[in-house]
Amino acid sequence: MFSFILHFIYRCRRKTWEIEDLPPTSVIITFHNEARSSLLRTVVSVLNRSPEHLIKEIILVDDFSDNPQDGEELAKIQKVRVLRNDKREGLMRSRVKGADAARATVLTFLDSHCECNVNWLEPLLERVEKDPTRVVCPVIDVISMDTFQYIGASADLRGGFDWNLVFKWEYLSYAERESRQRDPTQAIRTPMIAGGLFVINKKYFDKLGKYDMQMDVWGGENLEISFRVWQCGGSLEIIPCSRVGHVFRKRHPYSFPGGSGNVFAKNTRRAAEVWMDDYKHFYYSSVPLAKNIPFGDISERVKLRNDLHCKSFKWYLQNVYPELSIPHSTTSHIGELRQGIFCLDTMGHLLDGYVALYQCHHTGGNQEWSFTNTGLIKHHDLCLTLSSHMKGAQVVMRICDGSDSQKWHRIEPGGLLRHSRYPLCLDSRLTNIRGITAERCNSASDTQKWQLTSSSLSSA
Ligand code: LR7
Ligand code: MN
Repeated sequence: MFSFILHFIYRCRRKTWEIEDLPPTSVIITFHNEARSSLLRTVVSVLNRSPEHLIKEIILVDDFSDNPQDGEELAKIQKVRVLRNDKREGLMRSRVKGADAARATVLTFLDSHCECNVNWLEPLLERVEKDPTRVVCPVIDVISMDTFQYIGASADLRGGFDWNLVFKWEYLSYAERESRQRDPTQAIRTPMIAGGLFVINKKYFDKLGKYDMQMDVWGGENLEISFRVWQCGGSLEIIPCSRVGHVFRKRHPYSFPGGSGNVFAKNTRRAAEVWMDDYKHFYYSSVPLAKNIPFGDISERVKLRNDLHCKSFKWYLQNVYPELSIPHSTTSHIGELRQGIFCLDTMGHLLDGYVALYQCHHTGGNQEWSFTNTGLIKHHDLCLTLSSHMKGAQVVMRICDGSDSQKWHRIEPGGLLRHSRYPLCLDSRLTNIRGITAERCNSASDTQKWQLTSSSLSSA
């Protein structure tokens, strides 16, 4: 292990960068009530540990700290510009304010309590210069909260999350570590970034939609930008030869207008609702209370996703984060319910509407159904529900409440979709008149033969 670390340091030290060819960057640091000493340490380390011509400016965005002097004092330092909010905006809108004011073509975001290490900047700028759709981060070392000592962290980590959508570090797989032995300086592709320390091309940042301006204070924006970058054609990387220390704190050293739990859930919901398609339900199963937190209007961000022709969350899971296991407990299958070339379709109906057969279009939408292990057949929040217990009953969509009238058995080998309590089966014989009805089960009837053409979520 020790020899591996030596080997690694040696490889990074030996690297050289064509610094004359690299573009200068605007460093953007937002802060709210940060300790002066930490702010100063951050700014001074940027100036001392970067080739002079690569730092165009350092933009400090004072997010309405109690004492405006903290920023004013720092504005006396060379290259430092200070912008002050006239009310508390939170880190997302503050960073966008800094980015909009930036004069360089590349943006570098840092938290307000960092120490940039030797050669931190060159490898980051080089990656972005070669391909402006890369969003790159340093390895984040630890500055002790108690002693402010600088402690090296492992470079064998990347960012991920569970279905609670909280950022976490995870070890690279054995295979990846093995393949990195040959060249430990290679970039590490990461499903998610920690959020505070990264370099991005300014035009690309703008094109991708900056940040969601309706997120507040702290949290969730790192998830959102990670999904957005990957799903819209970019990539996220950790560059092992670049290192920046960060003071990890046990709690927020500032107030949280709105309450930290609520704000975090609101921001996270906005990310989930815009980017995760039906997979957002796994988040709601994992954090049920989040469902009660209002998240505001997301239409602009949905439009952004459409305008940029971004890929689905399913694509992200399959291609970027296949290691994230999909829970079995709630939804086990998702797909189309077919009879030949026809598919069960909501026909655009909503609550209390009936469903019918329509030619399959294989693009999900109104033809996407999921089966839960509790016997529900769902389209988003609506469940296929018996409107009465008599044969001939219309099958309609109601809010899922888990009541008996919503429970179905799994498709039987012969194709029957049987109700769990009454001897009734889903039948399409009246599809053109009243939609799908529930009729006496008859395995000889073609109008009761269903096929689930599913991408089984558990193997996705
Ligand atoms: O209202 C606010 N206004 C601000 O300007 C609240 C915060 N801020 C500033 C704050 O002063 C700091 O400079 O925003 C920056 C980030 O806030 P922190 O340091 O309290 O956040 P954190 O380090 O605990 O959290 C991580 O996740 C956040 C999610 O919103 C942000 O993305 C942080 O930038 C991010 N920090 C890092 O990625 C550093 C590595 C930590 C890890 C893992
Ligand atoms: Mn921080």
